[in-house]
Amino acid sequence: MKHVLAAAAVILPLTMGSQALAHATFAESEVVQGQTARLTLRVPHGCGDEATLRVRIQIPEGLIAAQPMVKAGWTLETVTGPYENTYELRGKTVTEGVREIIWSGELPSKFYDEFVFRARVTDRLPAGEMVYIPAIQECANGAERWIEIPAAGQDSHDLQDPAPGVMVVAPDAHGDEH
Ligand SMILES: [Cu+2]
Repeated sequence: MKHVLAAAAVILPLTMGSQALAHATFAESEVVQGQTARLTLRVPHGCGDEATLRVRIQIPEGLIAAQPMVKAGWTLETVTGPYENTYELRGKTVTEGVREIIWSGELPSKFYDEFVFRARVTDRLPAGEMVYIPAIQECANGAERWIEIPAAGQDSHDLQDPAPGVMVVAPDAHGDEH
């Protein structure tokens, strides 16, 4: 009996961790304020056994000048819309930009793929806090909507469909542009 409990104590966290990893998440864990971030959405499964036919990423306020990476075999669309705030980018005032990115194609559920975009991280996003970037997988007869944002103090692992997120960090001392 003791061995079973010991085994359970080991397996449980592993399955919980791998369960979280089995959702749509970003390969990157952090982005730097004032710099351009490259973000890689990892898609490890479809809607149940159904293939993913469309991947949508919704760009939250504070991430500007979002630019998707083209993907062989997939068509790419962007939806431009206004920002809630006005931003300065390379000496220009910016009031709107890409607010949604849509890749259309086919990813069988048993295969894995990545969807990449880059965006400028503005100071509107506080350092030391997560930024959540909702992502939706559309399939022939359903969807996986990774859009739930944890309340303050809530663990995203407790959510059914957690929005993928990354931590915002302050630029390092010498403020290099990467
Ligand atoms: Cu999953």
